[in-house]
Amino acid sequence: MTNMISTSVIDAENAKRQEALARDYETLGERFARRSIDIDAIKRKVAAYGVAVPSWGVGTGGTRFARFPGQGEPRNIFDKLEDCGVIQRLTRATPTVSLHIPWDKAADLAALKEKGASLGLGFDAMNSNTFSDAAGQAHSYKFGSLTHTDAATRRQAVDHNLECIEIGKALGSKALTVWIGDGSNFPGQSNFTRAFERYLDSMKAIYAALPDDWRVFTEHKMYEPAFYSTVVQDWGTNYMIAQELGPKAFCLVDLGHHAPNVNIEMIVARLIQFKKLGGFHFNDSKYGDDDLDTGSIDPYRLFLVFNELVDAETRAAEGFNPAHMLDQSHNVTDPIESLMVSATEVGRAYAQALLVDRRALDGYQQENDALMASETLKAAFRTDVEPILAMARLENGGAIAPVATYRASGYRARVAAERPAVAGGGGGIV
Ligand SMILES: [Mn+2]
Repeated sequence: MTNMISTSVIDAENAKRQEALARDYETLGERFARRSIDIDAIKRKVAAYGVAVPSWGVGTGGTRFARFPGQGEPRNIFDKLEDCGVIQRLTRATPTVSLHIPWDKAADLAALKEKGASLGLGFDAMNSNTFSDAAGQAHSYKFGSLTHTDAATRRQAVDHNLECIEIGKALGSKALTVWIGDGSNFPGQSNFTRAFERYLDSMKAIYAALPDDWRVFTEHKMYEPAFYSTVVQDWGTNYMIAQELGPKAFCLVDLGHHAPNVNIEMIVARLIQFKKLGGFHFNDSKYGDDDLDTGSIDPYRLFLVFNELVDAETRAAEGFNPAHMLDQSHNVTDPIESLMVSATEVGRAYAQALLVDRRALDGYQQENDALMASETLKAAFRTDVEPILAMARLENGGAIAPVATYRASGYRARVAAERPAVAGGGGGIV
């Protein structure tokens, strides 16, 4: 805990920026007042908003070509939690961590829970891993896991998910996220129908073990690691799964798991309408499942997703309670900096979506005024809401400028001194 960022560093950095922020916030508030928008009400919503950090995101990621380690990478889940604690300390926007088993296995779960609590962190959805082989496991997942042709391999994959639920129960998690890499690389290699039947049978066994107050999120992905067919390839299949399993099953939308140019915000609207939107893995993408930083490529798309979420929130859509998580791979940046910026970008999209004049938008839609409907969204998207985000962070005890404050703290150099460089390490691309 000696490495944690001290209040004096945060105060000193905030002091440099506080006066300008107060002026910017006031000026923005005046502009909002002319449109009868209460800036404090927006700020309160932003201040209460949180997104979960993926434990695997604080390590440096890589590609199938190479991984270039960073300085002071976390060696285990306790180190990862400290890094996540820094992100929450400075942004006040990431109160929970999403764990990945077996990467985050710990012998003492009570100690892990206590460590989280000491850093102000809770535990979000548990993530199982049957897309790679753990050391010493009896059956390989080379040709599949929950859908494998061999019953013993399927059983092993089911049992792993049951173990994830047990670990999650000890930590206070309330959800399990299941993503499988199962699929095929050649036409004819796999029988589509039988593979999906086996998937549903396996998932039913997992679903049966869910506690009453838990949810299971299934994550679709178009391709990769299988390059010809994937068992849970799109949101339609994902919706069928959630329908087949029952009321505790929901669809998880990872923004990078779709074909280029797919209208993701529309998928989100459909899943909300049919009460099966479980949550998100936020990231950004240019070509495929790039796992780039959220909002770094297409911030307007992120805004349009949040436009659907705020629309549902505003009309109190039945069954609407999505989990918000980041899922990124940081190959060329300091992961802590990327995750802080990404958490801020998600909050920015939320704040901008709150500014949409929904009554006006509804009127333009009724009148078929395409141009003004589009302009109504654009007006919200163009608004610089940074003073709202910064003020929310400041009032919550965080940093006005998280990255600058983090750099001023010298945290990375401190942990680099005590954490030896890691050559290999886990993956990070899910
Ligand atoms: Mn994901």
